[in-house]
Amino acid sequence: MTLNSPINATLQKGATAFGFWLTLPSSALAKTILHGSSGSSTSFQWVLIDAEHGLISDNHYYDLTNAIGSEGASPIVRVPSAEEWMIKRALDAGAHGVMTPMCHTETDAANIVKFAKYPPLGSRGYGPMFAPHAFPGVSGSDYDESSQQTLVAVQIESPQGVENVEKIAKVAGVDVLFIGPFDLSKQMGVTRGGPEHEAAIQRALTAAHAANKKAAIFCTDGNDALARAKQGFDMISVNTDVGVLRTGMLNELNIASERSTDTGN
Ligand code: 3PY
Ligand code: MG
Repeated sequence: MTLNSPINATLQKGATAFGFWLTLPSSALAKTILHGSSGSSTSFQWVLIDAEHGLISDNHYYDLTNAIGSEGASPIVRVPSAEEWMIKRALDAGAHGVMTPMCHTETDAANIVKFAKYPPLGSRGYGPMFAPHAFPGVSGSDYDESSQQTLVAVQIESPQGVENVEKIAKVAGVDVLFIGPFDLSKQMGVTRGGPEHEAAIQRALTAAHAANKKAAIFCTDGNDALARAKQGFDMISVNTDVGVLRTGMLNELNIASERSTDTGN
């Protein structure tokens, strides 16, 4: 049976899937953002639950995946590292997909797929008592079958990852190449947004599409996200919870105190 998660459904029909980054362990915050856009013509299809950076750890996964799933978006967990037990715990808590940092080689990618799939495709251990709760309308037995289709996203964010990106893209079971622009620039030792950085990003985009896979990227605001959508990225993080809260609150303070947001006076 087909896993009709919001992220899979959006990507399968060829639409751009917009999401945002959650760094705070607050299901109320995630629901507030998602509920605010429900019913409007634009809404988020996914939320990245960031357990690599930020304040989220694995005891928060279950509440967050359920809150996000109940609002019609897909919770994707970025695990701290591409380890089997971390991927298993994220999926068992109801993630509609997992993302792993720093995928450098096709061997890394093949292992990530293996950890995310039950036999015969992989080695995921069996114990999904709580996982179906984050998939509205999906029963336990439906989950057993369809969870082989939970999304696997690997991050391309190192020179080695870029060097091997064509081979990584071809690994069966890798659904998405997700570019981490900040680490990519730091690991390459180049300026973010400079020509070498941009060339690496475009190489990953081309490699993903040549292998019939999806390309994704982290953006810093709506304009950045729009530009990446126009370039053909399929899955785009528009902003982060803390980024928007900080900017929004400071803007309001600047208005209240008659200060210009541009000058920072
Ligand atoms: C990066 O930019 O390095 C990411 O992983 C996304 O924030
Ligand atoms: Mg990164």
